[in-house]
Amino acid sequence: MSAAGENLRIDGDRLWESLMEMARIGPGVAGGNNRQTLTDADKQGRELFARWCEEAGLTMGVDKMGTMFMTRPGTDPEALPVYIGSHLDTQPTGGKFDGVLGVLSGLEVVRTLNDLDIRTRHPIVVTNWTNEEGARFAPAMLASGVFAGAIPLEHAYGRTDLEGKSFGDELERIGWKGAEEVGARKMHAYFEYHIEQGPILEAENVEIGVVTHCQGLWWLEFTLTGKEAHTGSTPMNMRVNAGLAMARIMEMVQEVAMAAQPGAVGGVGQVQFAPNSRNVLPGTVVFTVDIRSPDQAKLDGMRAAIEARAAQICAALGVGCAIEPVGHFDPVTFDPTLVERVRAAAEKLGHSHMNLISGAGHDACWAAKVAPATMIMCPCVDGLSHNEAEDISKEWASAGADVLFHAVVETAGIVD
Ligand code: HGY
Ligand code: MN
Ligand code: MN
Repeated sequence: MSAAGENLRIDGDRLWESLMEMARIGPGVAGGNNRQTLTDADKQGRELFARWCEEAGLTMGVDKMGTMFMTRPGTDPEALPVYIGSHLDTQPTGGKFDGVLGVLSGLEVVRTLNDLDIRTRHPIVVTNWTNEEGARFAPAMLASGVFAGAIPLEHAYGRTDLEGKSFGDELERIGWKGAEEVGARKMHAYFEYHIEQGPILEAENVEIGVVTHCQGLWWLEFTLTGKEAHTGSTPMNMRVNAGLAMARIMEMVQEVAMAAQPGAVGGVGQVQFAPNSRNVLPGTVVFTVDIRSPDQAKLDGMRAAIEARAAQICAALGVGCAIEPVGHFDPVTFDPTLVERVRAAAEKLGHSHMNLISGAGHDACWAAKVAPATMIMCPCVDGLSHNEAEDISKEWASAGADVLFHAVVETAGIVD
């Protein structure tokens, strides 16, 4: 078997055109995307991706979580496939590249192999994981978590969105509940190419992130119970104010994360007040605290501190406090052999590169539990993501896809 010549490149124009065409499905209101998981827009995006894959000669498999596996055969029927994956679902105010770049770059790797009539020993499988974002149904990386055996299938099916719709029902509704057992597939290796979603690569003027680790996370769902009462006529000393408790807890989360610097983050992205009426003190406040660190002790220490101090805050206000972990994975170390292969590919292609710890979570974090896995990252403008203004250059997109191509081909083995 031979190595791919350093002159081999993917077709950057074709990749960019595919990204822009996918971006027209589930448009946002400010130039980004709202293609949330299991919505009609997600269904349309899946259909477009499936059509492109069929045109590229791939065969489709779908598992019971709706994850799409698109296979290009290898020459050795006994060889386990090399997987290239990410996600097509977006945040409600998401960008055009988060997740999509990785899935469509995987397709571009296949398209390029087809153009060059290159056969590989190992099959190659391009993967679209269901519900990576966790925006509509918590937690994030839900399908890959079930695939890795960390989340029971029935628990995933039972997750509900803010309208009370369940994951299982919505998956059925859009017609993408497959037959494959989740996790039955075995991987030779897994690669994920993703925008950095942080400021480091752009600030350092570096094209390629060689991702060695990913920080771990906890999503802690707080349910605070106060007493519904009139905001005008209820004296201050008679209030059981769950809203005030939430505010104090959010301030405390900020303090805990700042005290754990460097290498720690904490915050809240979603809050629900009930009855959510301007002149009724909330009876119930539900919100999710998102804390992360690449350091296991820091991550667990932040969780313990937050839970202990939240209990004190609520006791002082007479507010009930229930905390449920709804998402978690420990810090991840990616496979050193694959990490080195990514670094070697960047070197071979003459791209600047640096080691990176991923701040955001990815399906690769769960894939790493069941197979050798690693990631490649490209810069994004101002490090901005989970914002419709998310942006990358075509050159950045192509450079990372070229590194992906060479690392994957090196792993799958070219057959002369
Ligand atoms: O939450 C995350 O890190 C990912 O964007 N779902
Ligand atoms: Mn993503
Ligand atoms: Mn995301």
